Amino acid sequence: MEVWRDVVALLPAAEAEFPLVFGEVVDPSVLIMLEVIRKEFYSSLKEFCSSSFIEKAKVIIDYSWEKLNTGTWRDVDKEWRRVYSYGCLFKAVGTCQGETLQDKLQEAIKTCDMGLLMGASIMDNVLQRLIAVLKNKVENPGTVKDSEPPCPKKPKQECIPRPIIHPTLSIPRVRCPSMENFRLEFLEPKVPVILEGIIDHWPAFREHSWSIEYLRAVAGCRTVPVELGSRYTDAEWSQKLLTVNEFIDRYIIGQVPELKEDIRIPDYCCLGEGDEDHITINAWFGPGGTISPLHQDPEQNFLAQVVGRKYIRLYSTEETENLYPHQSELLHNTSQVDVENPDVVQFPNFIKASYQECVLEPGEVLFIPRQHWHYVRSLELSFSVSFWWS
Ligand SMILES: O=C(O)CCC(=O)C(=O)O
Repeated sequence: MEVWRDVVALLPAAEAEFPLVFGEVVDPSVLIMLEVIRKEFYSSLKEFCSSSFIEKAKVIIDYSWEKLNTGTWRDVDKEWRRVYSYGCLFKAVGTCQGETLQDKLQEAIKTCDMGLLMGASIMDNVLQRLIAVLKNKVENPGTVKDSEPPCPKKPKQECIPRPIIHPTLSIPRVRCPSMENFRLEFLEPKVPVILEGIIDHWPAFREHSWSIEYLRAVAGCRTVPVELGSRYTDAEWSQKLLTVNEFIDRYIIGQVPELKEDIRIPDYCCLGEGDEDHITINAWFGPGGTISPLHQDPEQNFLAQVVGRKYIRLYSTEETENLYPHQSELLHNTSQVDVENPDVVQFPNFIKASYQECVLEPGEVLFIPRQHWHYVRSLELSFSVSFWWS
């Protein structure tokens, strides 16, 4: 009852205040169905038939899911992602009705996470707010309830020897440059640099240092996309949706605001054109030996190292021809070359490409200028946060 009351309190008090406005791309029948579900919710708040309500929400989820999975992701209309989020919202709300057993709470959180991952923000980020309410009701969020056994794969070598960085190739380090210095010496001339001392104040280093136990406690029950495989260019590489607990148990992190509270957007991002809302923050969490193949991204990047160390190589855009990007549209930003073990017969010009390298240590931030090619290998269990900004 208490859960239900808190869930209802998150939603507008009256049907007329509950927004359901979509662009023309959304079929009128879908809007009618959503309006029916909304009506059902407000007309029977007390005697609510959750099973029929959930079934209707599932129809919305299934229908919009088809739209999300047709064609390429960038062509999916955002309105369908909003419809999907509404489906998830209604399904999660319906799941919280009646006696809310722990299993139902977990299921509702998973439904919200799916809406956050695949949908688009609705109603002032209501899915995130709903998760915050539900998570407080989950008993022992850090304990694991996992039906699948641990991954039988041999654990990756945990402490890989530190690579030798040639002094002539090493990326320079600078301690807290002024905004103007950073702009003139690095940002404008597109010069990579490792920034020291700029994230020492993050709670992730002070109040609660990020560890497996901490992750379990704040995010154990959250569903996140996990990349399975050493590198995304391998044929056997795949992505799977798992809870953080499942991931930690079987194989050893974005949408977990508790972790976001432990980090800060670097001040230097204000030198960009977009505002804070346009900064994309990604968390990279994985075992030693995880590789991000050589690739380039369309935005400026601050890669902040929180836990563990990473070996990183950078190539400027002038070297693109020597890096043999994949021909396919999907992977044209990724090199075909295995950087640390190149096939010099197939890719003879690769060794001509000049590069810079470093071992990024916890507390350091690497500035990767827009479109600079980067290759990353974690040397041990590692947690980094990247800030993509323009
Ligand atoms: O840390 C990694 O493995 C990859 C980081 C990356 O590619 C990025 O921040 O763009």
